[in-house]
Amino acid sequence: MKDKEIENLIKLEEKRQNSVINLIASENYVSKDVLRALGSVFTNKYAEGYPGARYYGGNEVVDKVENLAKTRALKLFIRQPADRKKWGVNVQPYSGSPANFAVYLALVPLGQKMMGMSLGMGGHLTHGHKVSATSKLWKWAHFGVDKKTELLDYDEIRKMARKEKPKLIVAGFTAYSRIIDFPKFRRIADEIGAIFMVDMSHFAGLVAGGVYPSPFKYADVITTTTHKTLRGPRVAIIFSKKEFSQAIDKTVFPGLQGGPHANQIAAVAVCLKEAMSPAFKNYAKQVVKNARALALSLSKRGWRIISGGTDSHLFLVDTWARGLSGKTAQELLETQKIIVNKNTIPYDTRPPFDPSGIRLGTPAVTTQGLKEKDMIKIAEKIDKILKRHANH
Ligand code: DSN
Repeated sequence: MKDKEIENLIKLEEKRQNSVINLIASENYVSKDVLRALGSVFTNKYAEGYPGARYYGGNEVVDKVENLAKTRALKLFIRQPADRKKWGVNVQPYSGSPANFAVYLALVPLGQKMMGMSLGMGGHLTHGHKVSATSKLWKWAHFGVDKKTELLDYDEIRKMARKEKPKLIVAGFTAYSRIIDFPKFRRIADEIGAIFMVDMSHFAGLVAGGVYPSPFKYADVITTTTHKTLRGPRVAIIFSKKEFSQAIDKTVFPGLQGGPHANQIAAVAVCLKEAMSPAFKNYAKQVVKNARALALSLSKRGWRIISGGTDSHLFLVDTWARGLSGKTAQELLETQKIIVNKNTIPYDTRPPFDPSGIRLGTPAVTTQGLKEKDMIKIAEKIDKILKRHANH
C-alpha cells in the first residue's frame, strides 16, 4: 500500500487479532475469499435498484452477483426447493439494524405496537430499546426471562401478547444462550394475528450448520446479519414470506437506502457457499461443543453461568456474584489478552456501562481450530485471572 500509516494499522490489527483469545460472541474471522470479495472492484459500482431494474448502466455483472447471493441464501436455509418458492430474499441491507428497521417500516404503521425481548434481558437495541429510533417511532412491549430459571417463560409471553396485542412479535437475542421455541412463538402470534419475525443474527451459522432449530417453518420474516456465526461480511439479509416481500424490498430501496454495496453482496455470496460445505457443519457443531465445554469448566470453578449453561455459541457469566463487575472482569481479562465484553445479566441492578456480567462466545476461537480441551485451558486461565480479584 502507498498509505503506510493505514498499512501499518492494518498490520497492527492483524497482529492484535492473532495474538488474543477472542471470546466476543458476535465476532468471527472471515476466510481469505470473503476478504478478496470485500476488497474487489465491486466497490466501485453504483447499482441502485434490483437485478434487471437498476437506475444505472453497467450492472450486468452486479446483477449476476446479487442473484447468486439470493439463490444461495435460499438454498442454504431452506432445504426443499418447493419451499424456497414461498420466500423472498433481500441481500441489500447495509447491516442488521437497518434490516430490522426496514421490516418494521414496511409492515407496522408508525405509532403501532410491537413486542420483543428487552435489551437488558438479552434482546437487541433494534428490538425497541429506549435509546433506539425503533422505540421513538413505535410503541413496544418487552418480555424478559423468568427470574428463577433465567429462561424464556412462554406463558408470560403469551399473557403479554394477549394484553398488549402487538402487530409484530420479534424473537431473537444477543445474550440469551438457550434454544428459542419457535413453534410456541408462532402459536402466540397466531392467537393475536401478529406477524412473527425472527432476528437470527447471532445464531444464523448454527441454523445453517443444523445445530440450532430453523425458524423457517414458523416465521413470517427472518432477518440476519452475516458476520457472526455465519462468518461472512458485515451486512444483513432479510427473508420474508412472499406476501411481505414487495413491501420490504420497496422499503429497503428506495425507502431507506441508496446504492447497495456490491462488494459486500459478493462477499455474502462467498460466505453462503462456504456455509453449505460439510466443513462448515462440523464448524457449527464444534462452536456449540466449545461453548458448552467453556461454560461447564467455568461453572466447575465456581463461576455462575446464567441459566446454568448454553445450547448455542454464547453464554453469560455473573461475575458480580463473586464481587467483580463486568467492566472490571473485562479489563482484567484484556490485560492477559482474553477479549470479552461486559454485559448486563437478567434483572441486573448495575448500570449497562458497568454491569454484573460478561458475555463469552466461541465462534472466533472455533474458526482458529480450538477444541474442547482448549476451552478447559481457557477456563483455567480466566479463573486464574479473575479469582485473584474476587471476594470469594
Ligand atoms: N452488537 C452486536 C452484539 O455484539 O451482539 C449485536 O448487534
